[in-house]
Amino acid sequence: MLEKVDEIRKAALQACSQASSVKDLEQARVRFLGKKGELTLLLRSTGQLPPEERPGFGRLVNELRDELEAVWAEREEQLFQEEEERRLMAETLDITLPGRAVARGGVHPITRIIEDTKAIFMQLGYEVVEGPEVELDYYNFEALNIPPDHPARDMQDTFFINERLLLRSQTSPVQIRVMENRKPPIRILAPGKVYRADSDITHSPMFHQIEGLVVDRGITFADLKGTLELFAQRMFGSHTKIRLRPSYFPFTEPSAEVDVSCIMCGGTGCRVCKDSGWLEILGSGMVDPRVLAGVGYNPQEVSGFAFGMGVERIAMLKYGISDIRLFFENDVRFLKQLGSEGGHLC
Ligand code: 2U9
Repeated sequence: MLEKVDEIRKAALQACSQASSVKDLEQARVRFLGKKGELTLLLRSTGQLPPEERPGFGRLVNELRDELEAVWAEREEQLFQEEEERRLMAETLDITLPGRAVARGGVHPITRIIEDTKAIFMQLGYEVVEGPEVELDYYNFEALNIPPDHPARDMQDTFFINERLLLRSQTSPVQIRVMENRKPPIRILAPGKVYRADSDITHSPMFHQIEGLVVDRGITFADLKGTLELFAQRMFGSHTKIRLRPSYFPFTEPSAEVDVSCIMCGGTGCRVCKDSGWLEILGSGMVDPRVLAGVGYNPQEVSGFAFGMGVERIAMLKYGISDIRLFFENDVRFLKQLGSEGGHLC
């Protein structure tokens, strides 16, 4: 039996030193040290020995196991190092090559204008509200004092779904819904998609609007003017001037178009402002008493102002874009040119 131990020791040491790869070495380990390996079988044969020899024999086999495990570990480390060295020598890696740039997403220019506008009005205490894009005729037209024969109600201008339902042509219905459910004071901003049957280089069948509404006791035209001046200066720069021109909307009385001093030339006249020095950016007015009465408010007690702007129009002016369709094609070259790439991850 003792010779057998010595025999296994010699054979194992030889197999270990002859193994030429980590894989070879592992195979040899299984052969000698594995569950069904030679050393394990030898230990199982202890029972065949006379009882007094068994403890000594068991110790001998265990010592051999410890020895072989240590030798194996050392050889494994050696073979691993050799293999790693061979692999590195064979590999060609040019560490002078520039890294691959990670393509970064960006914020779409329309989203950027909406977010900037929201930030300005939220600082003034406005709440951002949203509502359905498929609306009832009542909220889109009737509640806004838009008469049955108004051109906006024509099939040519609005996308009707049926007699009662349509794709909203403005975000004003959102504000009617809010007023129906709350009492003044109201200070809300309603951004969102709107739809009109119109398509050319400055009109898209779907575009974005931002409307604002303030209703409280004692709200005056001066509040409207001050608010819109502050908005224009935050949006286009602190030197921006505003100018109000009389206008007409069914839902406001009196009404005014708001112009800003040209953001390209500062007012001296250029191609963008067609030499006028002014750019029209939004419509506004004092909420018509009939609209207030329609939602159950008393126009003798409360008054309000409202305004509305087309986001694409603002973006076209701000970025000098002449074709509205560029905003919806999402050509990455166009988006990159506007510098909307990077900074934000989508
Ligand atoms: C309520 C009452 C009044 C919102 C207003 C405008 C003037 C306006 C246009 C700008 C360009 C639409 O996108 S556009 O074509 N909007 O000129 N909008 S006042 O007035 C309201 C809104 C809600 C309850």
